[in-house]
Amino acid sequence: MRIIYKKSWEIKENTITDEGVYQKRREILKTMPLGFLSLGMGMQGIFAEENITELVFNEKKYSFIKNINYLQEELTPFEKASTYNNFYEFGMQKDDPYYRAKILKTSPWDLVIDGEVEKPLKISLEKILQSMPLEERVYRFRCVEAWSMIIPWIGFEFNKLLKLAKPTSQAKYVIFETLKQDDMPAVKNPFLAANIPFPYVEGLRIDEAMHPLCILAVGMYGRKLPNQNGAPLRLVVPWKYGFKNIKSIVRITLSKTQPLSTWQRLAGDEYGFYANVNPDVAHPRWSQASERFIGEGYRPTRIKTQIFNGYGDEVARLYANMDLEKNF
Ligand SMILES: Nc1nc2c(c(=O)[nH]1)N[C@H]1C(S)=C(S)[C@@H](COP(=O)(O)O)O[C@H]1N2
Ligand SMILES: [Mo]
Repeated sequence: MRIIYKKSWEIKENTITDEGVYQKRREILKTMPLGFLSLGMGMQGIFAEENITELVFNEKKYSFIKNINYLQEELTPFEKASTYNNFYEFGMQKDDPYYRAKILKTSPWDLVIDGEVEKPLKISLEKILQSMPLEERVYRFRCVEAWSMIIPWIGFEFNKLLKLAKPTSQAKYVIFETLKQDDMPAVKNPFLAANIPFPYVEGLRIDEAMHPLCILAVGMYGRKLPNQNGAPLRLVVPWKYGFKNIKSIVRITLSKTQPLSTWQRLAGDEYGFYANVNPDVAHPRWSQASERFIGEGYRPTRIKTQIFNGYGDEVARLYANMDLEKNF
C-alpha cells in the first residue's frame, strides 16, 4: 500500500497549537519503535495540520488523523449511510434502526476481553478513546444483499487493542458479541426480526482479526457513530460481507474453536463463517457478481463486485490454500 509522509520541512510547527493534539503526538512519539524514526522521515509528516481533526464524545475531544492512503472517489452521503441500515435488534426495515435505535444506551460503556488471553480486560470506552491511535480511513462496504457504500470511518486497528489482552497460543478465533438490551424492539418481540437469537454474535479467525485492515470504528464522517450504525464501537472488516461487521460490541472472547455466528446459526447454507466478498461465489438465491452502489444519485449505480471487495492485494494471502467455494 502507498504511504505518503510529508517531509518534515514542509510542516510549520507553530501551526499546530491545539493542546489535545500536542498531547496525542507526545503519546504516540513515546510508543514509536525507534526504527521508524531512523527512516529519516520524522514524525511530523503524519501530523500535517490539515490532517488532524477531532471527534467529540461526552463533551471530550479526541484527535484523529486523516489517513490519506485510503482515499476513494465518491463517498456515500452521510444521510444515506445513517438511514439505510441493518441492525435487526431494532427491526427488519432499513429505516427501523434510524427511528428506533435512539433508545440504545451507549454511556457508560465497557468492553470485556476474555477467554484464551493472558490478561483478561474490562476497559471503558473512554479509556479506549484515550489510548488507541484514532484515524480516519475510507473503506468500501459491501452487504451480502448486494448493495454497497463508501464510508469514511474513524477508528483504530483492532490488533492494537487485542494485543493488550495478550492472546495465548491457544487462541485461534475471536468471538464478538453485541449488547443485548431488554427494551430493544426485537428482543422484546422476537417476531419483529424473524426470531433471530440475540445477542448478535460474530467471529473471525485470529489472523483475520489481526490484519491491519480490520478496525474497530468509533465514528464516521467526522463524528461519533450514530446509534443505528453500531455506537459506540463496531467492527469493520472491509473485505467481508456487511453482516460480519458486528455493531455495539460489549464482549470479545478468544477461543480455541470456531464459533457459530448469528447468520450461520439462522441459515448456515446461505451465510458462511468466512463471508469474504466474492463475485464468483453466488448466494444460493442471488448472484454476487454485481452490486448497487448507494452514492449521491437518486438511484444506486450498478457496479461490478470485486474479489475481497477490492482488498485482494492485502488479504488474499490469508486464504492461499482454501477452497473459497466451500469456505464461503
Ligand atoms: N448487532 C448487529 N450487528 C450488525 C447487524 C445486526 O443486525 N446486528 N447487521 C449487520 C449487517 S447485515 C450489515 S450489512 C451491517 C450494516 O451496517 P450499517 O447499518 O452501518 O451500514 O451491520 C452488520 N452488523
Ligand atoms: Mo448485510
